[in-house]
Amino acid sequence: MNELEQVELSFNDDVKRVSNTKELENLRVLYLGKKGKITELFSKIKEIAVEEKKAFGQKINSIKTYVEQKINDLKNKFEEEKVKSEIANEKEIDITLPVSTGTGSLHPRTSLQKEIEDIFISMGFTVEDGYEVETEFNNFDAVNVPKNHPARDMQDTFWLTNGELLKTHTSASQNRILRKYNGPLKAIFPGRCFRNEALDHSHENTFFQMEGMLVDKDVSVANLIYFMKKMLSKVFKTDINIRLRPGFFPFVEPGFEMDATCTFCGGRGCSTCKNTGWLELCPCGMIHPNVFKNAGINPDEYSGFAFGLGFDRLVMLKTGLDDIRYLNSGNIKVLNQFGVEA
Ligand code: FA5
Repeated sequence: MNELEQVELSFNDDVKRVSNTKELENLRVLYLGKKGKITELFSKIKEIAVEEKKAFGQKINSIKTYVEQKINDLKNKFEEEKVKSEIANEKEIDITLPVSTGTGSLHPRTSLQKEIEDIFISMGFTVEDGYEVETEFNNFDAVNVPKNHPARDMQDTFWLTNGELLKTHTSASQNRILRKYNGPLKAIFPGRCFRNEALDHSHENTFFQMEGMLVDKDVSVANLIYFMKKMLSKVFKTDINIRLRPGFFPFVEPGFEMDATCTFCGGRGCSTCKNTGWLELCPCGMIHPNVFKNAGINPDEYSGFAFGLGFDRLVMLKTGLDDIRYLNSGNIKVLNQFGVEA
């Protein structure tokens, strides 16, 4: 019994000197660990005379409970103190200070895309999705591009090792959309395109086009001119005139280059339009019979037009940006000037 009292006394002495969690853990091991003073007392029970065993056992248990309780209390005390000191050390937050209002904006490309989509939707068009990775068939064969066309070269197209490619134009979606509707349709399909280009102020390797198709019975070039004039006048909020020049694209017949009145000088002539009064806007034309046939549509029954707006160039016209490379640059200072708030 003497030994028990001594252990209790020494614990009471030791515990007074403990001032942090680490010391407390050492103390716990010293008394309650595998070879701790209290644990060892239990092994002594067998040496005790039978009549004293019960009292001895009860006393060890009560010392053990007492030690555990003390250690637990101290552990809680240290944790509480730690939290309090962390809070005290934290810098005060002044909730009355003005916070940054930099909420960002939509990319100028995205805001113009939304604007143009809304205009076409109001004219009864649907907005279709396209893929960025395409098959050679969809990108080239389906739209009547000959097998030996230079656009298929490694120099112009990013080919994937599995024989697929990064789509070089939004026309790659034509076949899928023609098959989807299998008849009359009015659709636009914006998308990211990729070409292995030498970069300059008007050429990117990653750029956007917005393509459109209208298919029905007896569609004519006049319909194409009407829709483009309407859309552009709405985008530029002024009456825009259009002219067509001959242009060759294997997927249209006849094919055109479409010019629009220069939006900077209103057609009078300026440096942007090189004094011509016209801006080259987009290639277009009447859908080639082979494109219809490749999609299982009878070209004698249906006709249609297609156009492929160089979307980044349109964004440049709208914003006055003189270098296409800004659009992919992630330069917030430049982009924030033109984007509409999200
Ligand atoms: C085409 O891509 C045709 N698929 C467009 C088309 C569709 C014609 C439907 C007829 C009917 P083109 O290669 O010219 O055509 O590209 C169309 C527009 O994309 C160009 O006028 C230009 O504005 C833009 N563009 C082409 N290459 C780049 C480039 N590297 N960087 C930025 N814009 C480009």
